Amino acid sequence: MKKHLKLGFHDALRVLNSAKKVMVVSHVNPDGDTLGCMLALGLALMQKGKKVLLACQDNVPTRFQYLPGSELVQTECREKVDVAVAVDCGGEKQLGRLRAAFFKARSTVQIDHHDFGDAFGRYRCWIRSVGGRRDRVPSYP
Ligand SMILES: [Mn+2]
Repeated sequence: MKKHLKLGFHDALRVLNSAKKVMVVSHVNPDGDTLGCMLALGLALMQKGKKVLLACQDNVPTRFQYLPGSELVQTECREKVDVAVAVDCGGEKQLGRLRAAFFKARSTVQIDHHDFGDAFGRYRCWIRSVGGRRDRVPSYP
C-alpha cells in the first residue's frame, strides 16, 4: 500500500469515528463485493453506536438477501449525514441516483479495492486484494 493511501485510510477512520450519522453506499447493480463491504462496515458502525443508513440505487438481488443487514438497505436517501462512504465504486457514476445525497454529506469517503477508477471522495482508501479472490479486510478499531 502506498504511503498516501495508507494516510487516507487513517484519515477515513478518524472521520468515521467522529461522525454521528453515516451513509454507506453500494454501487448500482450491486454484487457481492459492494454489498459485503457495505453491510460489514455498516453493521460495525452501528455496533459503535452510529446512526447508519445503508443505501443502494437498486434492490438487493435475491441471492444476497441472506446477508445480515440486507433487509436494511434502502434505495434512496433524503437525510443529510455527517459522512457518506462509497464502497467498491470505481467512479461517482456508480452511485447512480444516490450521487446527490452522497455529495450532500459533510464529508465523503471512498473505499475500494480496484487499482483503476476515479477518485471522488474527500478521503480515499484502497484496500489491495491479496491471495487470489479473497480480499484482505481491514479491522475497524
Ligand atoms: Mn463490485
